Amino acid sequence: MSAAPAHPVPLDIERLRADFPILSQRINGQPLAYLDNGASAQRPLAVIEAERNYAETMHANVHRGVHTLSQRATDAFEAARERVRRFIHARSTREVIFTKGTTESINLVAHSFLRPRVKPGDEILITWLEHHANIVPWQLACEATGAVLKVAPIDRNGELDLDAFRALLSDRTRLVATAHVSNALGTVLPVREIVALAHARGVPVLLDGAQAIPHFALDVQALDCDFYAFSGHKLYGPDGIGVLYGRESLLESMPPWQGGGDMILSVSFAGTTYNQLPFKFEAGTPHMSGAVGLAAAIDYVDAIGLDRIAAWEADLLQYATTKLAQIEDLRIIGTARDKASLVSFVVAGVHPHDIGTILDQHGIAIRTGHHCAMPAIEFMGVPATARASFAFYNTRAEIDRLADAVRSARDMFR
Ligand code: C6P
Repeated sequence: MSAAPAHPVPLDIERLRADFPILSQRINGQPLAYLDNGASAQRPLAVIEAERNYAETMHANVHRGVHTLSQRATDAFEAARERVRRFIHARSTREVIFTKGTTESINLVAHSFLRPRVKPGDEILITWLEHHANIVPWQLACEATGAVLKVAPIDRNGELDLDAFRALLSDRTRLVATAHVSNALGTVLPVREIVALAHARGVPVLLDGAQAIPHFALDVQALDCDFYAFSGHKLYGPDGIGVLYGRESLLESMPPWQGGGDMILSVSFAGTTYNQLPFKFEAGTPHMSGAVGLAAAIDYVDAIGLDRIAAWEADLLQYATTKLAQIEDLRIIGTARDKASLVSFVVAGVHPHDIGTILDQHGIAIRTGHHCAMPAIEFMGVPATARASFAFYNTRAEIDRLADAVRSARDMFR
């Protein structure tokens, strides 16, 4: 294997990689090349230690106790909320709801925002490249209410047909819900245009930011979206914690979606009054250590700088695209002009699952299958793809190993 050319973006990658203990492992006798970051990114020591410190020094239930530990836990939990607010530039912590992740955030909007507002024949507009988490909650809402799900088409490159999207916006559209970045194809959607077109017709917009949040700086005010959903585990943070950003005026107008402790001000059998934002949407004991870990992940990412991360990853994407395109019989699935840091591909004559299994023998972790985006993958005319998704801790040398291992997989099946 020839040495990869030096990366043009100045990141001290060896020092950064040392922050991620899991990356120094050998898998099947080979150094791990973790290229499955789109499914879940790895955690730096700073996150692991923040969660551990929480457990060792401050764990108790939040918002409930007068004792010192409960106050410490509450302070840490609410400080984490404020950290998220600053990271995404929300106006207020009342707009930051902690959830289990992107999936739960979208379901919350489907239940609390959409269902009470729609009548039979009203429409929800999504796109063809959505993750199932941004399809099925709307299908369930449609089944329950008689609303209709409209789907804006994509083209063969995996780009949204913006004219068709515009044409599908109608007087009956009650919500637009689209990905910010496609997890299956890597397409970065034109979210500013989407928001502008929808708002011009008075339609609110939810953005599924699961695949965007680790790659670009987010300013929900500049973007002017109404809801933004993301997961901690794709942002180098813990699993089981995520965020729903919601515009305060909309959140205020929405009923709670789950009942229980913490989301109430008073309960009697005559009636219950609900707590203020954001607690109205956080029934039950939340994932407190997860929130603390997420705040540590945000600190970590901010210390590197999302601009530098984006530049590093843009180079990785370009390098991987060039390297993989040189492989005979390999076809890249998803060739949008604006892509985030992942490459989906197929190799003629080799099932993606076989590619994934062979790569694993080389110590390389990728994802294979339909990536929970079956309509998008089927539209591209393939049953499944192999997907390499990059984080800032990946290197050109790992991409060289990926390309070499894909070549050997192809050769095995020739
Ligand atoms: N995509 C992937 O390998 P959760 O599971 O709630 O953290 O995220 C769901 C989700 C929603 N939208 C998009 C665009 C996503 O990519 C994901 C998660 C992973 O692509 C696991 S299926």
